[in-house]
Amino acid sequence: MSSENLVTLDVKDGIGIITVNNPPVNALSPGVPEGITACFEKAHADPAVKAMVLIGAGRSFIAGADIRQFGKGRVRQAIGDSTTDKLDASTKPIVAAIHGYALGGGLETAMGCNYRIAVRSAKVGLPEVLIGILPGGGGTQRLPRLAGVQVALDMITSGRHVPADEAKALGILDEVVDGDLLTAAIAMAKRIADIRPLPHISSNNARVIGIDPKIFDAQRKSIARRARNQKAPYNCILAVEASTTHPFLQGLARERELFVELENADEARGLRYAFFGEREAKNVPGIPANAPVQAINAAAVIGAGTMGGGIAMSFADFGIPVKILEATQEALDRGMKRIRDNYATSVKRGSLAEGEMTARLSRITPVLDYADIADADVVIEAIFEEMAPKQAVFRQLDAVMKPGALMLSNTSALNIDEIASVTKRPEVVAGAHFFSPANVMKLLEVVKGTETSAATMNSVMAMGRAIGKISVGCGNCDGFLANRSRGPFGMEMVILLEEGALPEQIDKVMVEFGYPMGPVAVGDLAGLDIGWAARKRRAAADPNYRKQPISDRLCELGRFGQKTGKGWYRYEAGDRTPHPDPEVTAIIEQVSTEMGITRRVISDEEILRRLLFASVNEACKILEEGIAYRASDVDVMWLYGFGFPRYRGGLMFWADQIGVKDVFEQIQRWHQLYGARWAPSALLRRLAETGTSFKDAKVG
Ligand code: T1G
Repeated sequence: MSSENLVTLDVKDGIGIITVNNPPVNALSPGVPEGITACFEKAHADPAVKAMVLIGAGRSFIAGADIRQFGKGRVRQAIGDSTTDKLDASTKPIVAAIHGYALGGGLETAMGCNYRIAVRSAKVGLPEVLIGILPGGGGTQRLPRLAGVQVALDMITSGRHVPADEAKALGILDEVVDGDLLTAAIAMAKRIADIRPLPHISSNNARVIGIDPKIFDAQRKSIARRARNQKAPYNCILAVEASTTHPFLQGLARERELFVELENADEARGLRYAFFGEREAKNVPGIPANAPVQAINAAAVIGAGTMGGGIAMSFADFGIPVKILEATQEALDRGMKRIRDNYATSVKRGSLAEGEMTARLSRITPVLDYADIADADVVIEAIFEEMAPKQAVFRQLDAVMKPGALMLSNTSALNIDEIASVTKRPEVVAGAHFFSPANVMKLLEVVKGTETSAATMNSVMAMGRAIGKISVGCGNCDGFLANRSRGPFGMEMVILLEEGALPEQIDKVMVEFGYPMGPVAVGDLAGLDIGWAARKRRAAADPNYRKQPISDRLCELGRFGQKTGKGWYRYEAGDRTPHPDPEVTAIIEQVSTEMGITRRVISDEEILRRLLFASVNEACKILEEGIAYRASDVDVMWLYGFGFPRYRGGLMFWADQIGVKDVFEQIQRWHQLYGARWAPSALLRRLAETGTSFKDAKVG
C-alpha cells in the first residue's frame, strides 16, 4: 500500500484530521511515518487549517514501530528530525486521539503532539524492553519531561500497558472520554486552536533538573531479579538518566546510542522471535483461520482437585460461568474451599479487589449431578491421571452433554484417542492440557485426536485465548509435545547425578543460564511423590523402563520435597530455601557405588548441554512425526510451560544459535559414549546435513 493510502488527511471546518490506516494495529511500517509527515506538512501549510487531530483507523491508535522490520538494516529517521520531532515543532496545535493502544512509537508519536485525548478503554505504554530494546523514538526523553523521571523509569523498565484513567492521572493524557473519540478530539482541537504558546515537550530543551541521581541505582536494584542476564532493562535506565544529564537533543543522541547496542543483540532477537512465535502458534496446519468457532458462554469442569479448581477459576476470571462437579459433597466442599482460599490470597496480596473476587466466585457453581452440566458449551475432565476413570467420565459426558458441546480432557499425557473411543462423538473430543497452577500458568496445550474435527481444534484454541492462555496445538502421543520433549531432560538429570553431579551444581548451572529456579528444586516444589507414582506405573507396564534409583530411594525415605521438609534438599520450617543435604549426597554416592559407577567431576557446560540437547533431540522426533507443527511451537511451550528464559527465544531458537550441525555432532559423540538414548533423530541428521536451521525446518 502506497503511503498516501496508509495515512490520509481530511480538512473539515478548519481542523486537519490525519488518519493512520495500516491494519491490523497501525504499526509504523515503511510508508506510515512518511505518510504522517506528508499529511502533517500539508495541513501545516494550509491556511484553512487551524489545528489538527491525529487518529488511528480500525481497532487502535498506533501500536508502535513495525517489529518485523527490526534486524533488517532498516533506515532510521535522523535524530531531531523524525516524524515525532516534526510534530513537536508544529506552530499549529495537534491533538492525538487514542483508542485501543498507543504503544512504543505510537505513544512517542502522541507525545510529539501538543495534547493527548483517549477513550477510557485505551492503553498506553512503552513496551520496547519486552522485545529486548528501548523506546528509540524519543520516549526516554519525552516521558520523563511529561510524567516525571520515576514514572518514566517504571513504565519503560516494565513495559507495562497503562490504562487511560491512570495515564491521565500521571499526566500522560489530557482528557479521557466516554463518547465518540473523533468528535471529542475535534472539539478539543477547536477549543485549543488559538492557545499560545503551544505546549511542546521538547521545547523544554534543558535537562530535567532536581532529580536525585540515587534513584537510578535504586531502579537498577529493583529490576535486578527480573532482568538477570539482560542488557535492555539497564540501557532503558541509562537512557532515562540521560534526560537528567543532557539537553533534549543530546539526550536523543544518547538514546540512539543505547538503542543501537540492543537492536541486533541475541537478547532482542530472542525476544522478537518469542513475540512472533506465540502468535504463530495460533495457526494449526490444515485448519483455515476463519474456521467456525464454538461460542463458549458456559463451561463445566469434572473434578475439583488442584487442577479442576484452577481450571474453573480460569473461566470465572474471564467472566465465563462455570460449574464444577465432584463425586462427593465432601470433595466438592474441599475444592470450593481451595478456590476461595486462592482468591483470598490474591486479595490479601492486593492483586485482586474484594469485589472482583466476589464476582468471580459467583460465576463458579458446585454441582454433584451430571445432569446439571448438560447445557455447558464445553466440559473439561480434570480427574486423576488414570485411563479407566477418565473413560468412565467420558461415557457419562457422552450420555448427558448437549449436542455440539466440546468434551475435553486435561490429561497431561494419556491417549486422547483411547478417551474419545468410549464416546459416540470423538469429533468433539480433544486434549486441553493446563499447566499447574491452571489459573496462573498461561500455557494451554491443545491436543488433536485422530477424530478431532478442525472446528473443535479451532474452537479449543480460541477458547484458550478467550481465557487469557497461549494456546499451542499438537498431535496425540504419550506425553504430547510439552512433557514428551521435557522427558529426556529429566532422565539426563538423574543420570548426571549418578555419574558425579550434585543437585546444587545442576541447579546453579540452570539458574545461571536464566531459569528462575533449578530443575532439582522445582521437583521438590512440585512434590517427588507425583513422579514416583508415574515411574512405578511405567515400570509395571514396561520391563525395559530405565529406573531412577536415587529418586526412588528419596521417596522410599518419605523425602517428597518441600511438603515433607526434605527431598533433594533440606528445608527449615516455614522457609522454602533449598539447603544442600549431606544425607542426599550420601544417598547419591551410595547409588553410584551400587551401580558400579566411578563418580567424576562433570563440567557446568556438559550439564547444560546434556540436559538441553537431550530435549532438542526429542523435540526433533516430535517434529518429524508431525505431532509438533513447527519448532517455534516447541519454544512457546518451553517458555510458558517450563520457565525457559524468554530472552533466549526458546529451546530450539537457542540450539539454532549454537548451530544445528554442532548440536548434531555433539549428540553423535554422546551416542557413541552413552548408547541408544542419544541416537540422533532423523530430522536432526537431515537438518545438519542440509544446513537447515530448526526455525526453517519443514515438518509433518
Ligand atoms: N509490529 C508488527 N506487527 C505487529 C505489531 C508490531 N508492533 N504489533 C502487533 N503486530 C501483529 C501481530 O504479530 C499479529 O499479527 C497482529 O498484529 C495482531 O497482534 C521506535 C522501537 C498491540 C497489544 O511492542 O503488544 O515502537 O498474528 O495478536 O492480542 O520506540 O500486538 O495477525 O499475523 O498481538 O490484540 C513497540 C507489540 C514496538 C507492541 C495487540 N510496540 N504488539 O494485541 O493482537 S517497538 C509493541 C502488541 C517500538 C519505538 C520502538 C500487541 C497489541 P498476526 P496481536 P492483540
